[in-house]
Amino acid sequence: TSSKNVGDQVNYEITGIDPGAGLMKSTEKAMKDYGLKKDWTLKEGSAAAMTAELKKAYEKKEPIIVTGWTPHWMFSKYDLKYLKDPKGSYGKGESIHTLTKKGFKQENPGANKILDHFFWKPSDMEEVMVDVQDGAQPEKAAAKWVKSHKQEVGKWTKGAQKGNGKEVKLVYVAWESEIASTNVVAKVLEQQGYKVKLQQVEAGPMFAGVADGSADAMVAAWLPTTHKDYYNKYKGKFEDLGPNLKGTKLGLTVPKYMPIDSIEDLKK
Ligand code: PBE
Repeated sequence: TSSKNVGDQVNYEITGIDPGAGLMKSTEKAMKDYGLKKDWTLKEGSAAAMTAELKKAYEKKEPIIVTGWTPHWMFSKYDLKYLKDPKGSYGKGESIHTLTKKGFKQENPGANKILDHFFWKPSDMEEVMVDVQDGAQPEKAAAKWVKSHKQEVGKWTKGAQKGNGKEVKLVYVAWESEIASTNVVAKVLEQQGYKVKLQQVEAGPMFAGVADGSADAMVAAWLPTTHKDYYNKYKGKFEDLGPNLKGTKLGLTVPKYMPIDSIEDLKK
């Protein structure tokens, strides 16, 4: 394979995820920035399909280029590297923010307080993600994390009134990172007496739901770059409770056995 260039080896294809993901927009931008639009295609699918293809290729030591992000279990399961992005198409490290619908603080001050206090580290999120990847039900993995991190959870719930059956509707997208965070927050709210409804949607409807009030909250806004378009579209129609995690990363990701290091290497 070494006689062929990387593009030929992977059919000039980058394995993407769901079309609504900010990562797909950033990748389109990267393809433009690095002059790859003419030869390369970005394949749409889902986060789960992407990791399935990565697994298949990795096990055979075949070349593959995927759209990746951190926190993600794939970096602990496989030896991977981000391709360098000297033009900065993917932006810098980001934070993940919690958003609620307008008026949620008045309507449900206890749940709002817990959501406002919710903050954890990339390694925490990864712990839950790895468990899910290893076959645990997201709910179970979340419960396990909550049980073994009483101190952190205690900070989130401190001073918050109990739910007494009050309903909280959370929307999320089936990205592994967001499956983890949303289930953990749901578990904590449930333990405080709230009745939590989880609704899995696409990225656009997730933001729209919080903006039009059909959902109470989401913990999945990647800012300032990845979800900039959604954020600006609905600005003023939601409350931004600030970061629940700091230090994410996005970019083109390849197995370490591939002989390329930079997005620039994809240009033939
Ligand atoms: N992600 C995971 C999402 C945000 C969370 C990086 C795949 C996205 O690109 O929109």
